[in-house]
Amino acid sequence: MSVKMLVTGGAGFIGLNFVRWTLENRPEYEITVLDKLTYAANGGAINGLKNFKKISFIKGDICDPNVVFDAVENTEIVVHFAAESHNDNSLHDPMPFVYTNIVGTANILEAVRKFDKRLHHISTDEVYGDLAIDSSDKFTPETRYNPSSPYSSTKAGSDLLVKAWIRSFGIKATLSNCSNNYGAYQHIEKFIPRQITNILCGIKPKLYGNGAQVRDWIHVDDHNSAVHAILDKGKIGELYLIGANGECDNKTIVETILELSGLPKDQYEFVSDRPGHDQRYAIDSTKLRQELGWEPKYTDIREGLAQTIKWYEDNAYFWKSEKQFVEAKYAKSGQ
Ligand code: NAD
Ligand code: TDX
Repeated sequence: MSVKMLVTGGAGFIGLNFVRWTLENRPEYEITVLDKLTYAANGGAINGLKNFKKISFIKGDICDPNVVFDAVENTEIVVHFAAESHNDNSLHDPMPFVYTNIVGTANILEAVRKFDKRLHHISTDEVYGDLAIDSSDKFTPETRYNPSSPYSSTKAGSDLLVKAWIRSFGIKATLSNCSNNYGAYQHIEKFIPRQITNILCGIKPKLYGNGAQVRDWIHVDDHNSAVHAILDKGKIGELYLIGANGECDNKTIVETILELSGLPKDQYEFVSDRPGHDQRYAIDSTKLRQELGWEPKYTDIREGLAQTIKWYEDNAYFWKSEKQFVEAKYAKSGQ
């Protein structure tokens, strides 16, 4: 018998990979994607999944309670990926982040409360703020929330709403906070695909500030296998941190991409820094590993980057038409 799963934001980078992975590996799920199809979505790729019979699509906004209530009533599980997700955009225009990430999540919570459905809320390690570059500290589920940007503060707000609905109303929810993802179908405004496609277009990779900031990279398929581990075995009411010990500074990532692309390692340039730039993220995923037995599959960032470079080379249709627009927008901020 099928289990009905509603995936919000299932046309975006991680959601789309989640939907594909689930259709390929977990045939017991019948998926409905609810997505507004913003600039970040891949509507075409969702269409391409229609040969899997167990998928349907609703174009709709999670800020609209009618859309959300109808969709949630007709499902058993909700996996909530939908969000405005790019820090740089949140610094130019924060209000869409407030509406989608906070109001949209509140609508999802009210709907799962009314219809008594299971929810998994997808969040980010950025809710904890940043760590010192030269420390060996890591975020744990006990770390205090201390977000820096409009993006991360609205994600923190959405987490706090989920926690309050768990405690006050006893909704059946879990949360996960993951580190930086990379892989196929990531929008080219984000760091790794921006640099890969810059190189493919003969543009120099751009490093913000001094390039020393550290991110804890995880392959998107590992993020999604962890979400499935939580859906299968996670304890209701709990928060899990997802990370694959992939710490690397931005300069080293750019140098590796250049090298893998057959270019000299110094063919990049420094550009204006991001205001309020978080310095370092690092995840301690002991709880997820010990309690749920999860392990990442991609442990070599170099191999993961090589695979991702090949994907962008082979799938120029996905990004070519947008490249000029994205770069023109960055150029306006000196980035
Ligand atoms: P994305 O920007 O690529 O995709 C977001 C999707 O949500 C898009 O398809 C968009 O159309 C949809 N969406 C946006 N506003 C909507 C609305 N109002 N109603 C319905 N749909 C809407 O984002 P992503 O990188 O795939 O991130 C997905 C989730 O994972 C987010 O919640 C994000 O905070 C979280 N996350 C991302 C990362 C990362 O590295 N990308 C890391 C940790 C957590
Ligand atoms: O051109 C660039 N040059 C550069 O040096 C860009 C686009 C980014 N950067 C730096 C900024 C960050 O230190 O690279 C790092 C990664 O930047 P982003 O890809 O914008 O990611 P980040 O801000 O770390 O947030 C990402 O991970 C956590 C996702 O976008 C979030 O949705 C997620 O929550």
